[in-house]
Amino acid sequence: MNEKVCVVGLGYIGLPTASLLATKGFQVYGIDVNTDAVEMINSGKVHIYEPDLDIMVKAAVQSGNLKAGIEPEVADVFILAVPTPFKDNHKPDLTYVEQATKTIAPYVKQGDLVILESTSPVGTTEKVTKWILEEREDLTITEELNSNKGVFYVSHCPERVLPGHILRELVENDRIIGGINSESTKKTVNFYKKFVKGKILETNARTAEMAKLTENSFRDVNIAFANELSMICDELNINVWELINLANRHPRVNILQPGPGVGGHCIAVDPWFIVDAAPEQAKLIHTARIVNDYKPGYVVDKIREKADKFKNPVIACLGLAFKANIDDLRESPAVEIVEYLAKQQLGEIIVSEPNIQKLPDKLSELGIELDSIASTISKADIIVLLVDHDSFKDIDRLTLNEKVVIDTRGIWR
Ligand code: SAJ
Repeated sequence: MNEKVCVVGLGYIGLPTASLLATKGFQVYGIDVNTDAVEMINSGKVHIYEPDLDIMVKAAVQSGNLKAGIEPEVADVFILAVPTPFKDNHKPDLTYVEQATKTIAPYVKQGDLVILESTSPVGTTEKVTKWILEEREDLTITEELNSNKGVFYVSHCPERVLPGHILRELVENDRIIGGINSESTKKTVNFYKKFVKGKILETNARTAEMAKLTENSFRDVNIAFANELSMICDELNINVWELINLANRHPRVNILQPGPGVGGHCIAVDPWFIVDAAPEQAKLIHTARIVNDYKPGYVVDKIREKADKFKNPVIACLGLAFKANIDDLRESPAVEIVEYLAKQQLGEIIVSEPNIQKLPDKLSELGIELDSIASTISKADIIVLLVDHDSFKDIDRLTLNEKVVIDTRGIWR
C-alpha cells in the first residue's frame, strides 16, 4: 500500500490521524503553520499531550512514513483537520478551512480525494469544493461529456474522538461519511475501511456535517439540564448529586453530571453553528448554551458569598483543565472562574493542577500561585473543587474538616 496522504493541521486530530495512517503503511505528509510543531514532529516528538501519542509519532517518524512540513505535497488523499472556531458574535469562523483548502488546491490532481474532518457548519464541504474549483479550472466533480477536465472527489468525515482516548477511538469508533456525490462517498468509504474497525455509515455531506453538530449539541443540552437542576437544587436546599442518582434509577432516565460550566473546543462551540444556521428553530439548543455559559459566573457568586464572611481568605482552587484527567486548559470554565476570583480580589488565590508544570501567563500575572494538592489544602480557608481529577478523589476527607468546601463536581457529595 503506497497511497500518499497529505494531512493539513497537526493538532489534536490531525497528528494522531497522520501518525496512525503512517503506522498502517500509508506515506503521510503532515503540514502545519506552526514551524516549531513541524520541527518537533520531524524529530519524533509531540507538541501536544494525548496518552500514547508520543510513542505512535516516534514509531511513525522512525518508519520513514511520516514527514512534516509547512507546504503541501502531491498526494492521493488530502485530509483537512484544522480548527473551526466561532467569532465574537458566535458566527462560525471558516478562515482556517478556507486557507487550508486554498493551500492544497494547486496540488490536487485527477482522481484525488479531499476529506474535511474538521467539525463544520452545514454547507462547508460544498464550500471546500467551490474553493478548489475556483482555483482549478482544469478539475471538475462530475464527469462531463467531451471535456478533458479531471474529476476529483470531496467528502466530509467528521472526527468524533474523545480527548484522552483519541488513539483507541480513531480506530474503534463508527464513522459517518458524506460525500458531495455518491462517487465521493464510495471512494471515502474505501479509504477509511483500510484503518477503521468501527462501522462506516454512509450519507451525504450536509447530513454528515449536521450529524456531528447534533452529537455535540445533544451532549450540551443534556449537560445544561444537569446544570440547571444544580441551580434549582441550591435554591430548594436539595443535594443535586443524590437527586440525580435517584432519578437515574428510572429505566428511561439518564441525567448527566452538573459542573462549573462546559469547556473544551467542541461542545461549547458546535451548537452555535446550528443556532447560527436556524436561529428561529434552534431555541432549546440556544438556551442550553446560555445555561452552560452562565454556570462559571454562578460558581463565582457562590464563592463570593462564602468569601465575604472572611477577611482576605485563602481560596484554594483544585483543577484548571476543562475536564478530568487531561492537561488541556483551553476554553476551561475552571480557568475562567480562577481568573474572575483574582480579578475581583476576593482573597488570596492558590491553584493546584497536578497535570501542568506552569500556570498560563494570564493567571500568574494576576499573582496566582500553583502549588501541590496537600500544601494548597493546608493553607486554604475556602476550597473550591473545579475538576474531578482522580488525584483529587484520593484526598483524605479529614484534611477538609473546618474548611469551607465548594464542590462543583460532586466528588465529595
Ligand atoms: N461535562 C459536564 N458534565 C457531564 C459531561 C461533561 O459538565 O456530565 C463537561 C466536561 O467537564 C467538559 C465538557 O462538558 O467541560 C465537555 O466534555 P466532554 O467529555 O463531554 O466532551 P469533549 O469536548 O471532550 O469531546 C466531545 C465528544 N463528543 C461527544 O461526546 C458527543 C467527542 O466524541 C467529540 O469528538 C469531541 O467533543 C469533538 O471533537 O467534537
